[in-house]
Amino acid sequence: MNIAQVDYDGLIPNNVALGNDVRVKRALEKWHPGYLNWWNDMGPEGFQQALVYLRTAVSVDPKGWAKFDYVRMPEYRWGILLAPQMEGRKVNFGMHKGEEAWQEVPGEYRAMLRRLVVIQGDTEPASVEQQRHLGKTAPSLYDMRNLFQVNVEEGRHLWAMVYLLQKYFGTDGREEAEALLQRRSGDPDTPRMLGAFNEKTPDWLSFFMFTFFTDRDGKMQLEALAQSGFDPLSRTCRFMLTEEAHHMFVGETGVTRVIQRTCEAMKEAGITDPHEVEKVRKLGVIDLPTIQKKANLHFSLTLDLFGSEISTNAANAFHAGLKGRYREDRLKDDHQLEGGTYPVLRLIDGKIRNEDAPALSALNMRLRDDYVGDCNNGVGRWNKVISEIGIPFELKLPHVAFHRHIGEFSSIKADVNGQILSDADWQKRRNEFLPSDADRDFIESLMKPETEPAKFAGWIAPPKVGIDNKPGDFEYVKIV
Ligand code: BYC
Repeated sequence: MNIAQVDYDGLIPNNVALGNDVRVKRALEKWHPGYLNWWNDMGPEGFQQALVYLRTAVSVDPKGWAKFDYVRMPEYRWGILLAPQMEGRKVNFGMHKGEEAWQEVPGEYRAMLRRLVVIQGDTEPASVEQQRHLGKTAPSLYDMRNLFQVNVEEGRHLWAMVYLLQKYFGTDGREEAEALLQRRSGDPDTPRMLGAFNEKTPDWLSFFMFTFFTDRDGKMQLEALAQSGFDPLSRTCRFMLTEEAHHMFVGETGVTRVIQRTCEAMKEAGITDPHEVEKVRKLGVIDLPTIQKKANLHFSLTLDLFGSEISTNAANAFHAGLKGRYREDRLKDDHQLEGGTYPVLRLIDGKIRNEDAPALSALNMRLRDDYVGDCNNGVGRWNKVISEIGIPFELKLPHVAFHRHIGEFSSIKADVNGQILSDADWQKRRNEFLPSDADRDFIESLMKPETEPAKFAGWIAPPKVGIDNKPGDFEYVKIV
């Protein structure tokens, strides 16, 4: 079988010769109805019968891997797709560096590996749950389609992790696969595993911020797992990254279009001071200071997903060859990090200071730094839109100590510049930094659906080009 092509003959599309693997095929077929029940219960609310112009992977060849067509979401062909195996691939880092990459789970690392797969798997359905109400307030059919595309692909990413669990982790893998369908985002009794995936995504600006900031954490974590010495995990993550790029595109261009519409409306109305919030809001667009607060919220929630700055879990996973650094294979050092150090921002004697820590223990920090750099590039592109329209305002990422719940800074309150605040000052000033109830109410008041082709809600600019090069009046979703 040609590994680049996907076999669509059976119930479960795949490029892993599932037909020859009776045990795993049966296990997945058993899991499938539970997945569909989950999708029907927790997937996009109200649009399950709509015909959505979606891309489906037909190959894992990076050139021309997807085909577009109208699909009812419950009939989407979720499948198991791994990037082709690279001949002679080795473990690239850690104590096993230079050994053949593992095609089976190394016994001594079974628990660690399972935990990484389960955590990754848990985030995928969580994001679908968080976004399930958004279809009803989509600002256009174009945006609605993008939301549903992201949702079905997050569903497929769940399949990707479940395949690894079912194939490589026996009975406990099967139990974990079931549990992934049982937990629910935000449920007090059975929450999702990581904090940010239990938060609400109440409006479309949040959705765009989430796909910009949180899907970008997804990219970083998947890039780190794509380096894994456990080859099936590496191959799975490599293909997931192909899909992930569109999710970040949705986030980045979504925020860009909100900013663009705001700045254009201000210009038309002759408002030059971006801080005249009430005047700007009267134009029916989202003022830039509120966009900044939303960015502060989603950036800080996402930083928590990198874990603690100093982490033995991260050190162990690297040492074992299971989880590398961001694009490990392009870095130039010994890839073992036994003796090196890495500067880490820490809380020392009540002050935020840089301290050199053993490089192995600081791997979460290193990945987070790479992430912050990547976010900053995107924020720079947003600022270009603002300055080109001629509004004096600059969006900025808040300090990494701001509004944290995990790690060094979870015990303090800091402002967006990293100045430590007393609890009382934080309470007084919180609404300067994070969306207040009034901000949320205002944004919610704008969330009116626009379901006519070619039309867009007044708070967001149309995109520059259509999906799959479709014209501006294309009907991306046929609502039935
Ligand atoms: N919430 O040693 P530490 C995506 C726990 S997003 C709750 O610092 P470690 C996507 C931690 O579990 C990417 N608990 O942790 C995006 C540990 O507990 P135990 C998802 C947390 O392991 C958008 C303890 O605190 N993938 O794909 O170094 C849409 C000590 O922590 C949190 C991954 O994350 C938290 N935020 O780092 C859809 C990759 N943080 O074990 C999808 C896999 C830490 O002592 N995961 N804890 O009981 C990992 O690599 C790591 O587990 C983490 C945490 C980076 C998450």
